[in-house]
Amino acid sequence: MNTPYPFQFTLPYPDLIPSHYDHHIQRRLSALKGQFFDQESYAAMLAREDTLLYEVYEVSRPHLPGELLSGISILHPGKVGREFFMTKGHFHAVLETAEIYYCLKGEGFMVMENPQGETSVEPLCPGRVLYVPPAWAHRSVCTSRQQDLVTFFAYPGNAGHDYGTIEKQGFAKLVVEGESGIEIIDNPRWNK
Ligand code: PAN
Ligand code: ZN
Repeated sequence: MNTPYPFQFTLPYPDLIPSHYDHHIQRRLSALKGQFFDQESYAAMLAREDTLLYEVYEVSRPHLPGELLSGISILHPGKVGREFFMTKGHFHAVLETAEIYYCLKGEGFMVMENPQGETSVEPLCPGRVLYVPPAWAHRSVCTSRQQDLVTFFAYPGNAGHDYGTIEKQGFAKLVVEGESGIEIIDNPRWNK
């Protein structure tokens, strides 16, 4: 991993799993305790099975400011009640660090907010590049009915992750299936 030399990897279709990676992280329903607004549906679903929500293939580098960590995030389709499957979401531990996402497959949104309480929900579809500015928490949401949402990401090696803030307060906006399609609504349980 600690090579001082340039290196390459490929993202082979159709699965887009990097030809080289250092970590494969799997996050299941139990890892998102308290995040889905319909807690009854969450508990019922979890009682049936601890469903796999998403996977991350990470190409690691030393955790230094001059380095870039990159990889692929694969978010599976599904819903808890009316709310689409989503990542835990986080601020970066070094708040002033940005991130680039490039969507390769599927449909969805990036839900974002900053410590000033500003929010932004940006659509993701193949070919779209999304810039997450420094200090914006980010969570991806898969709204495809059958397809995974697959994104490539890259962020500074020293960024780190602060999951605790979002675990406590949630995100201000939710992405749900409404009467007439996908809706972005205020989170009734948002407790900033
Ligand atoms: C991404 C995310 C990835 C999984 O690599 O870590 O999409 O989301 P959670 O980390 O919120 O579970 C990233 O934003 N890294 O900083
Ligand atoms: Zn991030």
